[in-house]
Amino acid sequence: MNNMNRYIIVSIILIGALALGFYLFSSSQKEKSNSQQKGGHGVTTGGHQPVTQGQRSYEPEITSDTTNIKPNQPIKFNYKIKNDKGEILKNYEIAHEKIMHFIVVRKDLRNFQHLHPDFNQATGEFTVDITLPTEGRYRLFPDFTPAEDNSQKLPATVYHDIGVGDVSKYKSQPVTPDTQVKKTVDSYLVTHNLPSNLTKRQEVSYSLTIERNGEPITDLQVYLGALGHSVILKEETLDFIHTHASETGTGPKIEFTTTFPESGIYKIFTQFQHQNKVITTDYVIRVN
Ligand SMILES: [Cu+2]
Repeated sequence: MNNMNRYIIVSIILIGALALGFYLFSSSQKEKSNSQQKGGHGVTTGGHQPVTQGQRSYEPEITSDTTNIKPNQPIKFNYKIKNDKGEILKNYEIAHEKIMHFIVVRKDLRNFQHLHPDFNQATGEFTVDITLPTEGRYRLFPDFTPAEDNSQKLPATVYHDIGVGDVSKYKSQPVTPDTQVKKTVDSYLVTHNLPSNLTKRQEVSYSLTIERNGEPITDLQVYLGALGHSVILKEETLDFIHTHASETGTGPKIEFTTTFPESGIYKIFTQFQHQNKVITTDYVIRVN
């Protein structure tokens, strides 16, 4: 091969590599902007994406007006769940004593609420009273288990974003990992026991220990079929994990096992019940 030919071949390879590189770069950018749209960024009163579970995918159909929600003003939020055939889902499995769990959170992971909507079996419509305490962008997560086309009885979680008050004034607060494992919640002292080094895609066991006035609490109650419920949300993307205490008992320890799919910052909201009152604690972690 003479030098000229060699030069031409090298040039072709270089141009090819550059073109491929550019193509990969631009498609990754495209993907990014798509997923951002899907994530509902920059959307004031809307934004959701279908979620696939079992053989079907689902999305919420909002049937109440969400355009003018004021902070601290109770509203009725109505929705139905629609599948990818365009049908309204009317048959649900009972999961943890309810057919529908409904999680509300401001998008910077403040103001967590766990509610249970009313259901109209005839129309498939859910109704839930919500009060959003402060201005800002919120995400609402209907969490349910379809009773159709779902032989494995897998849960599905969809979401819908809404704006409350003047969202242009809303500044999201940073989500910072907790450094103190002990937190006082209502009159309880909750110790969050987690491994000091958390790695993505590895099973993690963590637990909470509940005390009051220096005494361990040993008469915790079962709340919705479990000693504890954790809803875990990832900062920014708001990826959703719902996990339950691995064993029943009466305290003072509540144990969980979960897996964090990606590295990043997560906030764990855990609920438990004592003396007929539901207590919510939270803990922010970094996963490597
Ligand atoms: Cu629930």
